[in-house]
Amino acid sequence: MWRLHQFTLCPFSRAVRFALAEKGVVHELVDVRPWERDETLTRLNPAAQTPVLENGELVLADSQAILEYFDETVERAPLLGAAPAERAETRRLVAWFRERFWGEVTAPLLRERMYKRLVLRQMPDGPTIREAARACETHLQYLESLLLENRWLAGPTFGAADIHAAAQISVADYLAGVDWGGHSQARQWYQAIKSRPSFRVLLGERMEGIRPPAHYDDPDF
Ligand SMILES: N[C@@H](CCC(=O)N[C@@H](CS)C(=O)NCC(=O)O)C(=O)O
Repeated sequence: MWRLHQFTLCPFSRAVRFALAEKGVVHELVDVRPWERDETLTRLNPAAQTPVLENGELVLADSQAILEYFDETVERAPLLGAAPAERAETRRLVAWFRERFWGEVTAPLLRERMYKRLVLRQMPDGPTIREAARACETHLQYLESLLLENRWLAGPTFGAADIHAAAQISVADYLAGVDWGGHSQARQWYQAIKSRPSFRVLLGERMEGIRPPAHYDDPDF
């Protein structure tokens, strides 16, 4: 049985869980907090980061490496696109959300609204949160422009770009960092994501001590 080492508000873990559910891969969850320098996590992944997926001797780390492993080994629900050009566009957008959205939006929000609250017992820094909200606004505008061209982010079919984007955005949304006003295309895309059973499971979970805004798990927000 696959065991996924993860935590509820880790966007990379969410991306893996979303992909595993789309592919129908049965797994169990092991909750870890990487900031506690958990010994098992460090042994499994020298980067000491979630997510890590293990099954006996086989250990997989890094969300996109895990996702691609299952795209190569499980035929159901292909996630990278059919043609080389679509796969290239998928990988470009996967990197965009894992690096840029994470660095500019999700990571600062997690630090200010989760880590400071649960671990450091400090107040969040207002200017940092406002900067993350501004960056999120720019990313939503970019999403809108992509969705004018295509039904899904990287082309006509749902795939890895949608998975990573939704994983990052859902954590930012949980932490009240997303203003959906004026973004009807992005909102429609996210409504379609929210209605997928594979994603609804994630929206049902809560991080102890932090409550999301009321619209967070509402499919018709
Ligand atoms: N590139 C990695 C990034 C994973 C990552 O940054 N995970 C965060 C939690 S969301 C973490 O474990 N941070 C602890 C650390 O970097 O020390 C992936 O895609 O899986």
